[in-house]
Amino acid sequence: MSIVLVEREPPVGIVLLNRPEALNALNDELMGALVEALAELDGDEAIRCIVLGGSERAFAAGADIGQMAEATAMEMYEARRIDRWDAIRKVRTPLVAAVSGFCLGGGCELAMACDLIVASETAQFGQPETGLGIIPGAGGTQRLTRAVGKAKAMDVILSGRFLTSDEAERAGLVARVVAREAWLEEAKRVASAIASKGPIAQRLAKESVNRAFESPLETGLDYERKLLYLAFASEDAHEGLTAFTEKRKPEFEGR
Ligand code: DAK
Repeated sequence: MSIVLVEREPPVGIVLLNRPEALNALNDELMGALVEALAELDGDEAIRCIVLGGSERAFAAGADIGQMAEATAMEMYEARRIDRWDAIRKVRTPLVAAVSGFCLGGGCELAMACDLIVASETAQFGQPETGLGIIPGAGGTQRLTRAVGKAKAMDVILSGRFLTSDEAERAGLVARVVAREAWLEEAKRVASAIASKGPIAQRLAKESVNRAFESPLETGLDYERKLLYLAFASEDAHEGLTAFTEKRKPEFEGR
């Protein structure tokens, strides 16, 4: 059985982590296969939104602790593991994390690297790394703090406590909480809605929202305006605007 399951239901692509015996702990093999699957779907014109999920019991319980326990700092550095996380960050197609069960450490960082999180009422979010004597290493201290603010981020990271999906939603980490059995179907439904809009506009919008975390307001507004002009230059913009005036559904070609 493959360590990553890929399903194509154009315009939606689905990638499921499949290492259930270790609660989808992110070892090198799993991360490699994940990055490869995402790159392939990202390059596929027929795919306009990607759902990334795990299983009902666990989205992912973190980086593989056994693998880390054996590695030296220099081996970790040489292995360029962070490159894989950068590759995920650079996926241009909107990414919806479908989270059920444990979403911890690197698993929580992976969900946060997606564009939005749809979570089952069973989901538990945490960054328990300090309990292992390390700290989050794939964006946990940065993305969690930006998502939920300093007070909650400090609480989660320093105390190691898990957030329920309701608390995570209230805090701004999770976009939608759904019933236990609906975690994947709801995420696919959200992805279909995303995939029905102009694909170039979606990618530019994603880029622009992400820019909000990295720049002062003035710079961000300027960036947004430039991306809007770029969107205007697309055939999709012409189609979308004309379709509205002609009272018909737009047919976006991604051009
Ligand atoms: N790694 C390896 N195996 C894991 C694992 C993990 N993170 N989490 C669970 N497993 C394995 C367990 O060892 C167990 O295997 P067997 O004993 O059956 O062989 C199996 O999954 C089922 O787990 P449990 O028996 O423990 O199940 P429970 O329901 O009792 O408990 C749990 C579930 C999620 C509360 C517990 O398994 C747990 O505490 N897991 C560890 C959670 C954790 O501390 N996660 C943070 C890991 S540190 C980096 C980027 C990122 C990172 C590091 C570097 N670079 C870019 C360099 C990230 C670091 C982390 O995520």
